Amino acid sequence: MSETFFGSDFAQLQSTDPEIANVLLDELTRLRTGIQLIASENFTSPAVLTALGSTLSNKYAEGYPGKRYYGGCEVVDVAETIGIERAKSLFGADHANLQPHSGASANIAVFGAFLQPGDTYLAMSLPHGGHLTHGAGVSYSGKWFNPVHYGVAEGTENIDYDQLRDLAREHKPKMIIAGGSAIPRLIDFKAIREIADEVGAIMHVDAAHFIGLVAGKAIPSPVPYADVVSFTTHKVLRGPRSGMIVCKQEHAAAIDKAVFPMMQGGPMMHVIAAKAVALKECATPEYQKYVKDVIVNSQALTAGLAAEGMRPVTGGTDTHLALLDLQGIDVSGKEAEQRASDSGIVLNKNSIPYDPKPAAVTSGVRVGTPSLTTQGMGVPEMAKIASMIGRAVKTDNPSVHAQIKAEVLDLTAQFPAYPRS
Ligand code: DSN
Repeated sequence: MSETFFGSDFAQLQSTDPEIANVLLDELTRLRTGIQLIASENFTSPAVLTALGSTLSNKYAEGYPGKRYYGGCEVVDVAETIGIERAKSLFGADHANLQPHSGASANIAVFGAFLQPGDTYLAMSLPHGGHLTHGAGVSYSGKWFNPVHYGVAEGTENIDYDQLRDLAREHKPKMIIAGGSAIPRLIDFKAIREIADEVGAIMHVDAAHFIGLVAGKAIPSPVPYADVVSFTTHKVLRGPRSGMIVCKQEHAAAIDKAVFPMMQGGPMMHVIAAKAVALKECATPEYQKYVKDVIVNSQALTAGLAAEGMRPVTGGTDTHLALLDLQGIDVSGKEAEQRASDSGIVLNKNSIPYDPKPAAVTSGVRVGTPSLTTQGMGVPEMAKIASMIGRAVKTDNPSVHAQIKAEVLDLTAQFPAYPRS
């Protein structure tokens, strides 16, 4: 099968390695024929993909621009320097490090810069919307350090800032982490800065989920408040799968040393170039409009799902994602994920705060609109998708799922991901 999207070099791959060429085709087909609602995913641009598939992948470049441990870095230095300047300008940051391989790697570097093994820090609990690298027992962050977790208040389901302050006063943490993977509402960075100042803690914002909304100027930025902000680059930001850190000037040397040589070796220069491309795309008016549309779509989808009996945790969303409590329709997150998948709709089960079910089952699902919005879908399509999800998750009847799958194919044909050229 020929595929124009991948360009002329694809024929070479098909001849050299047809098995892997077919995987690339199958994944493209999967993206084009399904509804992608994973809140942490997006469809990165052909320009970003081109940088990722470039010969910059070949270069070893330990160190930083102008200070490398290998010769021949003068060309890749240009890409990294451009990327650093774009990140500083886009986020209004003193300093940027583009070398973390992922969000988890970026977070390891933040721990390395500010904490010693055994040190105490505060972070949002995973079952309340936090992240694995914020102190889960199975992660380095829980095994080698001493996390104390804050959560959301039972009534509002929003971050309990009183509890956060009380825990900070009691435990005197060295660092307070804000952010997580299932927080539908805005975070009060000013309040957390005040608490951090009161107890002398470093303020670290893990902005992985919402940094794209910040880049598009749709929500307030943590950068003026936080000592350090880490994030992934492939969610709403729509860059390559990778990580990044921005910080205050006073922490620049500590962060750079913690990324390399403390936590990583050679940087991936092709990915750094792709991050630079994404940062340029993020600085455009088109991206700002895209980001606003992401939020409008997320709110429309959430309202539609609420009408289907799926209760939005916190009552709604201010961001690209929503968390839905399925207890009212007597369906588990695991069942909903499978039934949606059988209908061509990809979403993930997710614990909700105070979830009575275990993490492998859950009472909730998480949905997000970065990918659908990149495809050009808007509010009318969100209403259709909410109805499809509602019908899909409430039954295990295969013929209903087949009917919805046909509707998904119709919709994705109108709004194709990665249109054929
Ligand atoms: N796996 C990411 C997410 O889905 O939110 C976080 O690491």
